[in-house]
Amino acid sequence: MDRMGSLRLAHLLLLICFITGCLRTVSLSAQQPHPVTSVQDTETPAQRDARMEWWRAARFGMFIHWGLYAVPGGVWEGKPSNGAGEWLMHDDKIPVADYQKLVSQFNPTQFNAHDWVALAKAAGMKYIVITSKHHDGFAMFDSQFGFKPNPFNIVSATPFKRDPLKELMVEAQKQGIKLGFYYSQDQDWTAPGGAAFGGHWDKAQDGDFANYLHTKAIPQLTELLTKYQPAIIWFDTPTADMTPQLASEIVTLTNKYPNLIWNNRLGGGYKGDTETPEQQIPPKGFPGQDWETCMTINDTWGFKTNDTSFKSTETLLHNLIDIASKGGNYLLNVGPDAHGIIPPDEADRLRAIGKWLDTNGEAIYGSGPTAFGDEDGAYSTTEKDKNGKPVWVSQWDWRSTTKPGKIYIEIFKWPNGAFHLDKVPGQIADAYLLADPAHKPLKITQKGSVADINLPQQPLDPLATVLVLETSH
Ligand code: FHN
Repeated sequence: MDRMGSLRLAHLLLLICFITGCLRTVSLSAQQPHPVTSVQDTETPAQRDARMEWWRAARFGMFIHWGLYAVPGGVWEGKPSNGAGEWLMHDDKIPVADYQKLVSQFNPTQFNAHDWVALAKAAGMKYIVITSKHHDGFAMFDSQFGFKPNPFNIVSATPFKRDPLKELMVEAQKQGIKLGFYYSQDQDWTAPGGAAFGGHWDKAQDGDFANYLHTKAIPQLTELLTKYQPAIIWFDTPTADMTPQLASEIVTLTNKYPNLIWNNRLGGGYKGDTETPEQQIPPKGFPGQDWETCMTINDTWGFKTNDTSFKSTETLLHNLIDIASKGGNYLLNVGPDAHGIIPPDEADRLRAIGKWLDTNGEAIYGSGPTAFGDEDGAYSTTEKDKNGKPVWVSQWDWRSTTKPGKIYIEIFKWPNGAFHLDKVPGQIADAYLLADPAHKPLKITQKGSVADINLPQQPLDPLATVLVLETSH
């Protein structure tokens, strides 16, 4: 073999080694087992269905972002911030010691657990998820762990001295609603070693991440799980610091609570139970998966004095219906202020949604996704996003949810004349409006899968009127 021939052979051998090496790496990482198997890794589909049953039926939950950041309310040294209220410490690079001084001003004497839970119930929400510790590291419960010598929590460090999470736990049990806790397991801007997006800005933040996890996050999660029996732990913002090994230590803990539901934001390669799109509704949801859109009512999670860009009740209700029609849950946020008051602009909208649900909840709770699928919109054939992908263009005329033998059509835009459907699965035996107490039958004209339903001139509810189609096959 000449020199060129042997070079070519060497290249070929290298290429084969590279390809087989790559394949081995790919197949190893594809099968990479978790250091600790989670409940989700081992349970049967039937066990998972049983564990997720209440959550799937719930469809609507209250997110509460409440913490020390409510005191500045998005304003530091007279300067309003552009970011979210709970990110103020990070965005303004506030030194740890200065931020911690806020504790003396946090005295939310108007907090009333009964009223908060009652509001969630009046809104038709079936669960509450409240921040037990956000990225600022301040614990909203009675904790033995954290910043020493002055534990950085609402009971030990503030004039308030009460434990709102305990009070909420008692009320949630009394009023029959599920309670879950948001816990920022990874970012912690006041505990040495806690992560911070973009890096630390104060020497007091430096330290070892594993040590932070062992001395604060895991002990606090243990406190929450043992003393408050939450139905949900809502993790957030995992960083590369959360290795599979470290995440598995948290999983060892969550595994002790086999009914616990937790989301996909732990990190370390764990998928958890739920997909968590934020501030947006994915065009088609996540078919076959459990998912929950979390969203703010205005533009902030934590209270901001200057944020008044509240979404309308109509938008919020249509979002809830849109999400239900795609098989997901809506976790809608409120940001109570430093007195413990949920802003009236938020509470009013929630009550209005609850009023609609009082009449029409049958179409939402425990419902399945649409039987149709083209009514929600289409990808544009002309417009592209910044990644060159077609832009999704939503349609807001109507949505549909389902239950065995029933199709619900939530009509947003009242048609002139009959309501027309092209692809009806099965024969419509009866049609009526859910808000009509008499369920007076509406005239149906059906040929094969094409149907027209005669409607009254005016909607029964301008926000959304639900048409019920009872079907047989
Ligand atoms: O950084 C947080 C934010 O403050 C808020 O808590 C949301 C809620 O999903 N999660 C993070 C951003 O994804």
